[in-house]
Amino acid sequence: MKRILVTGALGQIGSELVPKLRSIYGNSNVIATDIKQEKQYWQSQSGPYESLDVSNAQSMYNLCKSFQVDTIIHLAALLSATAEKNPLLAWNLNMGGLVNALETAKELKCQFFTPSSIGAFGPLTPKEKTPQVTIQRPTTMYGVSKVSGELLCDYYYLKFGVDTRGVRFPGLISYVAPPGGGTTDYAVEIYYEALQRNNYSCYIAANTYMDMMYMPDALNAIIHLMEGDPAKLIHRNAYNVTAFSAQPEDFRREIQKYLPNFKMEYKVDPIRQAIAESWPNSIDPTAAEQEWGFSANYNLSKLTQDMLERLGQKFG
Ligand code: AKB
Repeated sequence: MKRILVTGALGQIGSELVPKLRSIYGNSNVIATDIKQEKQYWQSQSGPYESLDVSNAQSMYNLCKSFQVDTIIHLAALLSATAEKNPLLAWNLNMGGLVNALETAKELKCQFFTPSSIGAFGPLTPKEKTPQVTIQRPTTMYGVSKVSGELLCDYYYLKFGVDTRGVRFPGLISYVAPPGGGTTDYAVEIYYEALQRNNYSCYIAANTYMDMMYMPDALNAIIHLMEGDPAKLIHRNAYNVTAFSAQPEDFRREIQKYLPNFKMEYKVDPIRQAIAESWPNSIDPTAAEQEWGFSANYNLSKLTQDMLERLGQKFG
């Protein structure tokens, strides 16, 4: 049975990944950590929670050792738009946290997962069906930290034999915890606003395509990759994964099938628009499909139906 430590557990992915991992590996075998002091909330979720600042290498090591962890899932990071506002903080947190987590994994011989992103690509990358191995010259600090992270994970595997694995996530859409500070966040906000106000002001231009994925598919991707046969993992760090490519207008049309009076206007934010334009329109997940059986269950229409239903229940 695995003993897993998750950093950034209160974020968009962690909030759903921790309960899912606990349902598979047992409550006491999954230690949720985050910089926030929210022990009470997490204890009510019947599993261990510890506050952890990932920039503190010694605390991370001590926690992993005392819980006899054999797997680290490192999620703590700043997202693209926030990182652009404070690039030095983003570099220090994203890279400092990652290297501390990798060092701990090396010392304690842990399996290791951390997500990369479509943000690891840049304007020189082929825009359509972006291949697994291609030009990566991102122009954002988030992207710079993600490419560096991919390389660092490769290095720890090749040099020290750490079993590092990772995916390049597209925009992730979920109804449990909101994302914070990403470029693709519009694809989550739009559902909340549609249900609460019947109106959404979108900061990304109408015809800008980016890859997206529903959270259940993202969680399955992490679990399948971590359970995957190591002998088959050629591109072990940072597999392209995606469910569909969409523009804001596609979301509007899908939502209007359920809420015909829903209105959408555009107030483009130049910073986030520039980030979006530097990313691919669509990426090619063939390597993930072939090497560990990646597949996504939710397309835009299935996702929209589920999001509106779940959020509708939440808002009563
Ligand atoms: C962001 O928009 O920053 C993230 C991502 C695609 O990595 N959702």
